[in-house]
Amino acid sequence: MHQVKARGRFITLEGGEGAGKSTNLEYIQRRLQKAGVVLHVSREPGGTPLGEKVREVLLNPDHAGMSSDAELLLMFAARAQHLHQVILPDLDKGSWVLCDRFTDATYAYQGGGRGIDSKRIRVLEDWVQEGFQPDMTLLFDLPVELGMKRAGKRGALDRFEQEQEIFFEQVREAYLERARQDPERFRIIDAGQELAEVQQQLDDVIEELITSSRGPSSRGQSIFKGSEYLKF
Ligand code: Z5A
Repeated sequence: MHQVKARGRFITLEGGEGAGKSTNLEYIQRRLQKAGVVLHVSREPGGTPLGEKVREVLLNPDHAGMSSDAELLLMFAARAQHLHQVILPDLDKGSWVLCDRFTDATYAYQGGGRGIDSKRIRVLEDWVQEGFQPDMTLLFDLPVELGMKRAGKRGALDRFEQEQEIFFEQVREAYLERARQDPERFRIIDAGQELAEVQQQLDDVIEELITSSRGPSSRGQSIFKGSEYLKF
């Protein structure tokens, strides 16, 4: 009998500087795979060969004079490619997609940080995404000072990491505002705690995800055995 695969789930990770997204992304990935979820891990800006080239341009400190609008448009150019080449086809095949940052980052960084009116961002969001949204967004929240301290240990700073504390305060506030506006989609993780405690909070969210994917409204018939990584 031919079985039609249910659509996968799109889970995004968000947060400011040094919030621990990358560290915990691997943890979430391992836990979901252990539960048998077919998973594709990706990131923004990036996620496709074209998107990774755009990422290089966006993060390069040599482009210090980039205008806010140019930055915004490049984010959405990379996102359009990512959506159509990777995210939507993967979800249609039944794979879940776990993505390090998505459009909430645009509202936080280009909106909160750079001060672009959210109405202008929404025009591009509607154009590129046509209503498409993550199924769940994990917001790793922590005090800016602590995040900068953690991130500062990593070496050379990219164009965003060179911003001042006030910029990251605005980013944090914009993220929290997004979460307040859409409490059903967001789960706020207190990322200022020790790693083991952060992962305890994640365990609850992962459990929720797995349980809901088995429920009657399941879109999670995409259970299988492996994982795919994007390596560009
Ligand atoms: N950007 C944008 O402006 N607009 C957009 O629409 C999008 C993105 C999509 C690149 O993103 C930049 O793009 C980003 C916003 C902009 N710029 N900034 N800033 P990115 O996600 O690639 O870059 P990032 O924010 O710098 O994330 P990251 O490098 O992946 O860092 P992280 O995930 O937040 O943290 P981490 O690397 O996992 O952890 C940082 C350190 O802290 C590390 O040494 C860990 O071992 C340590 N750590 C982590 N958790 C803990 C705990 N709990 N305790 C102690 N130490 C910890």
